[in-house]
Amino acid sequence: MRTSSQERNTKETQIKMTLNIDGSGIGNINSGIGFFDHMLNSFAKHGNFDLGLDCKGDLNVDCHHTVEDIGIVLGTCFKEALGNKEGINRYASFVMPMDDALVLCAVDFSGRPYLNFSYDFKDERISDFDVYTVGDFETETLREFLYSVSYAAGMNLHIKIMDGANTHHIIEAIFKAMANAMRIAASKNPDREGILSTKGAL
Ligand SMILES: [Mn+2]
Repeated sequence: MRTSSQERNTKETQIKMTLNIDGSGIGNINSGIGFFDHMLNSFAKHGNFDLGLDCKGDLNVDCHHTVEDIGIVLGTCFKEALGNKEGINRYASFVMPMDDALVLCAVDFSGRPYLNFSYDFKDERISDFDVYTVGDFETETLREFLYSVSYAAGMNLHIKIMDGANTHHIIEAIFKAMANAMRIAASKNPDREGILSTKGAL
């Protein structure tokens, strides 16, 4: 079973997460941030992952610690669940259309962290209000999440936003592109025997 269960507690966040890479796309997500729940449920659904999350974060400050720390735990779950990575595709890329948005995601479960992502969102937060309100998703924290996932999982993560006008669509396309790329890269390939590296380890 390629699964992982993690618990991480600090003064800023208390997180419990479960992951089954070979799941059926069931998300049971409670981050405290409505939009982020929507993104992580999408990630589970389109990745065919079973993902459980219960997080109590210091959202009275802002959403930064919560988003960043959930990324750390998600990456840690993938690292543990993938084990020695025997027989997996290792690499994958996916181009995700979502109405106006077009997003490319390429991943490599190389054991090495690397994030290539840069984008200035026109909206500072996904919110109906002009100021931070508890439960809002602040768009600049997306980079912290992606960095945390790539670092904790030990994966190369490249994301290119090729087109897009609506911030909700662009971010959702990122999560769906990532879900698909990670699902394919993590999948067992019957044509691949052993570990896909001339070094013999990933
Ligand atoms: Mn949506």
